[in-house]
Amino acid sequence: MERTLILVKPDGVKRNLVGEVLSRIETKGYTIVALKMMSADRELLVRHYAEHEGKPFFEPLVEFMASGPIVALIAEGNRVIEGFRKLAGATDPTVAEPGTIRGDLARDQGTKVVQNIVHGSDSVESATREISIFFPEL
Ligand code: D4T
Repeated sequence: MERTLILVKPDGVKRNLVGEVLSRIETKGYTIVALKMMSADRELLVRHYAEHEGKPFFEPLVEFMASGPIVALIAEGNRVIEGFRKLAGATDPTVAEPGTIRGDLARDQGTKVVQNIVHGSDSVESATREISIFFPEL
């Protein structure tokens, strides 16, 4: 059964949207198999976002992700990686389709980094890598 790493980012936690996000994952039919609230430190975030190192939004991204608690979870189900990315919507919340998490719950805040409520792994390889970063105990 496929697994994906999902994060509710600091903006989602601050805005009390954890329940809303979990509800959308569960209502869609995916199973949450691990879940924790945590603070991500710089070292963990640099590993997680290694592919973006050197890009102009990298430092603001790491700073934003370390700015408050996040919720990390593993969801399971057939094609959950693709399915959650559809649920999340486009990276840019301004153009994310209504009906998606980002389209319904986020907008452009004029910040250096896009604040878009959630992260979801984009491939089986990324999911395996990201799950081991956020859930090394599993
Ligand atoms: P994440 O990784 O958070 O699920 O988002 P996406 O998969 O949708 O987008 P991403 O990895 O390309 O970007 C990671 C993170 O950086 C922010 N970002 C991204 C940004 O502020 N400006 C940009 O131009 C891009 C591409 C948003 C998400």
